[in-house]
Amino acid sequence: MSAPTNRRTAGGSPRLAGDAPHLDGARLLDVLGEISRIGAQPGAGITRTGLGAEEAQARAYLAKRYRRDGLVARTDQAGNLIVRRRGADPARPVLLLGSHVDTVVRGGRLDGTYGVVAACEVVRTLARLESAPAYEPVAVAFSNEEGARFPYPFFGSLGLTGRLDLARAATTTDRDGTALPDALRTAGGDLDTVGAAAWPDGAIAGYLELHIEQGPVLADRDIPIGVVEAITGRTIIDITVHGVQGHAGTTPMSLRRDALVVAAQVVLAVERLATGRDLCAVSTVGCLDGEPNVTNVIPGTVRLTAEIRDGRPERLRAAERALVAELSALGPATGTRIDHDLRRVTRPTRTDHRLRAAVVAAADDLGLPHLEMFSGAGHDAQIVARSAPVGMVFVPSRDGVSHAPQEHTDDDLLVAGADTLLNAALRLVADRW
Ligand code: HGY
Ligand code: MN
Ligand code: MN
Repeated sequence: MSAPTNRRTAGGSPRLAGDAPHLDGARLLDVLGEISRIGAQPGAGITRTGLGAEEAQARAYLAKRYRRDGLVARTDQAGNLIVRRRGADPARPVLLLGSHVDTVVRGGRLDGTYGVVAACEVVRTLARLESAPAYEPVAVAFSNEEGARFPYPFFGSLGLTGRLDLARAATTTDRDGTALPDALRTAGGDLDTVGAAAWPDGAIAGYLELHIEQGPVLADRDIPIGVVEAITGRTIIDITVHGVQGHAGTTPMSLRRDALVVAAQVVLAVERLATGRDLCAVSTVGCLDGEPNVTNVIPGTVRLTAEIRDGRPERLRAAERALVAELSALGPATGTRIDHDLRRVTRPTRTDHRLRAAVVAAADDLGLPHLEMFSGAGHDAQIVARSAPVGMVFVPSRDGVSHAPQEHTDDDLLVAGADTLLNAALRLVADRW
């Protein structure tokens, strides 16, 4: 077990009480440890971006490991890994458990991957415990949830639920110009036949995702289990500022149309949406690229992304409108042209009360304190929610840190979360909703 770095309830580790079944915690931690090597860079966390070689390697590792345990593992045309029990009735509606194994650039080892490994362990455990459940437990590792390299986040869950925009997928590239369809093919999928990855209506009876919280709420309150009530909505606005490239020594300040100076004003305008103006919960410019990016040249073009999030759709819309209005005014005022492309990535999403109840009952059976809470991070569960009832379980994140190499949750809390997933799944596959 790792050093006790998460703060705790009095009396030490979360207690596991009663007769509730447990999964093999040592195995869970072992698989997590092994998969964490894939894409790891010394001192720089893990870079295992979606639809890349490392994500494929992580899938291959899991497939091999769980085939050894007698499970069936395959990658679909959208690059999702699906792990199920051998010989299960293919017509049985599925209780889908999972998350993603791709990471952001220099990310942590738990975001997504923890939920996938726990899901695989639950399916492995249920292969022994359940002979003929009402719902078939199946684990999934969705591809490219983050969209860190190919800016098409939730690619895998959109593929599995039949909601991919094929035209957009066909024209998506990474920053080096590699086309998404080519990367997908290398990763074992195929955009031409990606429709075959879509599950028919009714095939998913419910979806349950275990994840680290990625924020400070549970750690601050020493509570081991979060029961997610709702998940934030998110809009991304791709912005390009077209100025005029020129000589940094000879062009008088009064004659410049410096794209980076204007982009700086956009950055502050985005920040103000959530701070001074309180129009949305959070707003971020996470990506900014200038051209030609040379010391003695006035920048001619700058591309940046604005990302805004809120739990209420009307606030998200108000923040979108406010930013678009600012961009429309800023171009003429600065002699630049500002283009934008607005994408509503996810809408605010509520979880299903029956799946929440199953998680609460599971945590109670295990003697684990729990808290109903909001998720400020986005999750594949939001995409699946358009097709089936969804639930989410959180465990604490040390200091609330995620999307960073320092991301950490103590081993005993990781095992407690996976046990909660197991016990909730046991209730659900037995149709105790
Ligand atoms: O960005 C998010 O909220 C998620 O981690 N993909
Ligand atoms: Mn993430
Ligand atoms: Mn995640």
